Amino acid sequence: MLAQEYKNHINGKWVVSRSGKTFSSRNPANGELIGTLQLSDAQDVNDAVDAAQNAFEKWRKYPAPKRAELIYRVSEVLRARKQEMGELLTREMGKVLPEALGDVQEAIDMAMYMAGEGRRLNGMLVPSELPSKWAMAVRDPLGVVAAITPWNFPIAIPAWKMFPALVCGNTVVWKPASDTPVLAERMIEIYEEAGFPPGVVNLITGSGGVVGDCLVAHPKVRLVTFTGSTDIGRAVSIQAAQNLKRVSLEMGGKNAIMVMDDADIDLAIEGIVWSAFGTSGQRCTACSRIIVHEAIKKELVDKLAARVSKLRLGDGLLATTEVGPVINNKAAQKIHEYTEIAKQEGATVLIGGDYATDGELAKGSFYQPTIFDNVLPTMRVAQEEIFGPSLSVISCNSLEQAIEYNNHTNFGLSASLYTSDVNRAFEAMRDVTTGLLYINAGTIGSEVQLPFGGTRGTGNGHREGGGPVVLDTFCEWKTIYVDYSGRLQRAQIDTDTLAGKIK
Ligand code: UN1
Repeated sequence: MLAQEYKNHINGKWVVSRSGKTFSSRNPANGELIGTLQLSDAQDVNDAVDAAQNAFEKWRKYPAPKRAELIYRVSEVLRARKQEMGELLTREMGKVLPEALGDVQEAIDMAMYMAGEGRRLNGMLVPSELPSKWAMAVRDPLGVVAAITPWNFPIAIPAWKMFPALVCGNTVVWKPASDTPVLAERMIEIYEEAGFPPGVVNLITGSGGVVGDCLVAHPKVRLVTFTGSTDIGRAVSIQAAQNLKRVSLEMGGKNAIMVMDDADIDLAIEGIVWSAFGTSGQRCTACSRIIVHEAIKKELVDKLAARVSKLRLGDGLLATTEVGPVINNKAAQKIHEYTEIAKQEGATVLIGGDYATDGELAKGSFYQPTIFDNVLPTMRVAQEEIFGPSLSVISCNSLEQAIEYNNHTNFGLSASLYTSDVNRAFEAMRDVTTGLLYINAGTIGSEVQLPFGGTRGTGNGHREGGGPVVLDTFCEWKTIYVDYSGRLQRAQIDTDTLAGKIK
């Protein structure tokens, strides 16, 4: 079957790019062509932003519960098409099918959660200091939101951004990652099927350097919500500052699992394997460091290495596969460069440490699950995000030291502590400075009803992914005072509210 050519979606219509150019999306497990996409240019971006701006005036006045019903409808269509979307996700992005279905499920969860917000969107109603005066604050949409989304959660992360943006009354221009654009095209079909009016959700495919840049620089875009690398996030932030636009950034991680000498070691190993090698280590939340108490280090490392060496690599559609490919050859090269760096820095490559090229694997971008032992917390492999199946083992002599190592990186997304001591658990809850913390579970697995995000180089103070606080990212507060006293009342001055004076 010939791979389909996909189009941009602007103002409810499927259109080709004015550039006349296209690019292709391929399966990272075997190079199969998944689709051909529009390589869009600045004019396409202008068209999409204009469409979103025009649609905004009507959309913002459409009652929030009605906006939410359309989002709920997306959850229903997505549920009906979950298997098909999951399989496409595995083919285009590479993660194993159960995880791909989980990615789709996270979007369904987010749709249901945000659909509920359509009947809340809580504002504030507080007493006024003056009589016969009403004081309240309501949420206003911002306008056009640009969503620039990554390939590692190609369905869930756009859902984190777009459903709250839409329920708040914003319109969206979506620029998906160039490695997973066909999934975005399919998602737009689902928005259409759910009945979204033209112009409310627009899709532009193309490069980050052109489409992403134009969106960030566009004066009519009021918010850029971006998930990706810290370097690009910083550049987005600097550029967006020219127009004082709001930027919500979710960036890298260097997440650690701390294992104390009183931990259930087998349980910890399960958490480590899942967090470090699930999604081939390509989650922002993936565990890339273990900080283990020296008293149990040998036992843990021996058992872990035995377990990891048995992991089966392959095409994520095969039921036997536990670890899929990494996203492309460039990513595999970067991962391998870090193996070289680890060796130069004096770490030991315990297992893995090379491309995986046996048999069918040679057709794709595979890297062996890799463990570096004898890593010092200051080494580059313990500090920089690798975004692959590479795990560094650091030893510590106390919880205090583990937390110090945990907190001292340029990132601050997720952390985990394995212990059977409730006091130690609460100490970690007090002292860990990441945005997410797990006790006796790995570093991955956030749920949509709580905020997701991180500190330091991971974020810029906003939260996404869930919980009611995400609404704050996607709206402006409008504070409204209504004075029905019929006379001039001066706040902070006319504060005498003796009974006789109250009208
Ligand atoms: C990400 O890797 O950017 O907590 C998102 C998790 C998932 C989301 C990860 N729910 O691992």
